[in-house]
Amino acid sequence: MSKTALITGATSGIGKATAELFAKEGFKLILCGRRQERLDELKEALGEETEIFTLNFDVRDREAVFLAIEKLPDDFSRIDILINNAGNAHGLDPIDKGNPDDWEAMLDINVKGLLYMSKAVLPQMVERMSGHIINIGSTAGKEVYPNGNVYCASKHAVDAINQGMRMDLNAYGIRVGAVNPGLVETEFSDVRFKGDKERASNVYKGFQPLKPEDIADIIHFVVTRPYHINIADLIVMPTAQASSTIVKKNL
Ligand code: NDP
Ligand code: 8X3
Repeated sequence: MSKTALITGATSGIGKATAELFAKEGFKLILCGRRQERLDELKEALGEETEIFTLNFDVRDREAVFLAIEKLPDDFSRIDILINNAGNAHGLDPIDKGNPDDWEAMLDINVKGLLYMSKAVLPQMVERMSGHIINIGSTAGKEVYPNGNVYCASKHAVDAINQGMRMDLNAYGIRVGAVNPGLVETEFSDVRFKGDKERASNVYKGFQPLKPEDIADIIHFVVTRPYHINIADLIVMPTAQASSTIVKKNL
């Protein structure tokens, strides 16, 4: 029986690349995001390879999250793998100049959204005593960088939640692990810089960043290990990157 994976943030970047790879590999997919036209395109594009169900909700909306999971059709109601990927950065400002709306968005999406999703999906995993949760953290969750303050705090929270979940769910045999990427060229910087495309593309100039497909490949590796193996915490950077602040240009 093919496994069912639920991917949040499937409409772009890492989540989309993961959906594409997982479809090719025959996973049944529940794909989530807020942009309906992109969900429709994904369903159309991947529907020939596997069974797809799409869900449109904002991970910040607690009721919508629980309702979406509760109302899944029977065919999709068993979730074997939850990929908590939806997330973003808003702004890159020193703390005294930061916008509290940006802070709230990052904490609500990256931290509270991930918690709501997990809480909504966990009861069935606990009951079955099996399941796999992959939390997409970041190198920003391991190391703070200048002006990254609240984004880094949100990803440090993901790191802590990943460790805590693993401890609390150990008794149920549920695998919990994080994949923590460095610089990946997606819509991430477009969102961070609020549509300033030039500023966004400058982030990835002069070196070879990771592609979303590179992370998808790693997530696929993580979920296809035999069940006694849990990749608990994985950091992946472009070769050009040594830390959040050290990136070798022209590599
Ligand atoms: P993208 O901006 O390309 O994708 C973000 C995805 O999250 C989109 O599908 C978006 O869909 C979804 N999303 C955003 N906000 C919400 C929301 N409120 N409710 C529901 N869905 C939402 O970025 P990435 O692919 O780069 O980011 C994916 C994850 O990877 C994030 O958690 C990010 O922090 C993390 N990451 C990214 C790195 C990078 O360098 N790119 C490095 C390390 C970690 P929609 O707008 O349709 O809702
Ligand atoms: C995304 C990577 O370095 O832009 O989490 O914060 S970084």
